Amino acid sequence: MKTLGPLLFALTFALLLPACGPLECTPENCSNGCCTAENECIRYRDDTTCGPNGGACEDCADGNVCHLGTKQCIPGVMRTRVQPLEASIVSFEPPDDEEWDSDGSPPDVVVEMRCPSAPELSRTPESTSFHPIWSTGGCEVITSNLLKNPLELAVIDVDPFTLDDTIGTINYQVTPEDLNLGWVELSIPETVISLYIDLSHTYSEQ
Ligand SMILES: [Ca+2]
Ligand SMILES: [Ca+2]
Repeated sequence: MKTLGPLLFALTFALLLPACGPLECTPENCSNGCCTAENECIRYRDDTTCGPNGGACEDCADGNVCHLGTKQCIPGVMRTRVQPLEASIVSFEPPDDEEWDSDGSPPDVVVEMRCPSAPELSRTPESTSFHPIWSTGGCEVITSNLLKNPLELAVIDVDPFTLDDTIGTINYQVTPEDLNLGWVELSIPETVISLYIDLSHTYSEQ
């Protein structure tokens, strides 16, 4: 009788498992992710869940990072360049629907960013348009910092003779999904319809 308890427990467990256990994670049902030991399919890799499509996820060792291209742990440091590329600004300034500039010309748009652990504010050049574009003036930071603290962004209309108009501000916490996609699209209620930010990664030994 002594063994009946554990036996019953094992039997019950064996009967319950197929009913409530997780589905098995396989290369077939996880072709765009890696499988954890808990049979979870992880599509957006990070340093703690890194592995090839359809393969097993692994936790990268200290001093290693997950290369988001090859999806393998490699020794070294990962950095991400955060670069605003384009935006779409509403035609009139709320709440009174005034012109952004008194002569009716489009706003002269600059994006200022405080990036986690970056020593100074980054700032794009002016782009005079309701659909401004930029290719410089971003920041480059160690990627792990980007996942710990939010980006602080301000979209500004530069005005030469008066105080600049703040078009909008937003704090945004970058996610592993954003890093895997390589971009993020933000919006700021009432003024910035969209703000597209490129996230490109580099890997180096230190
Ligand atoms: Ca203005
Ligand atoms: Ca202006």
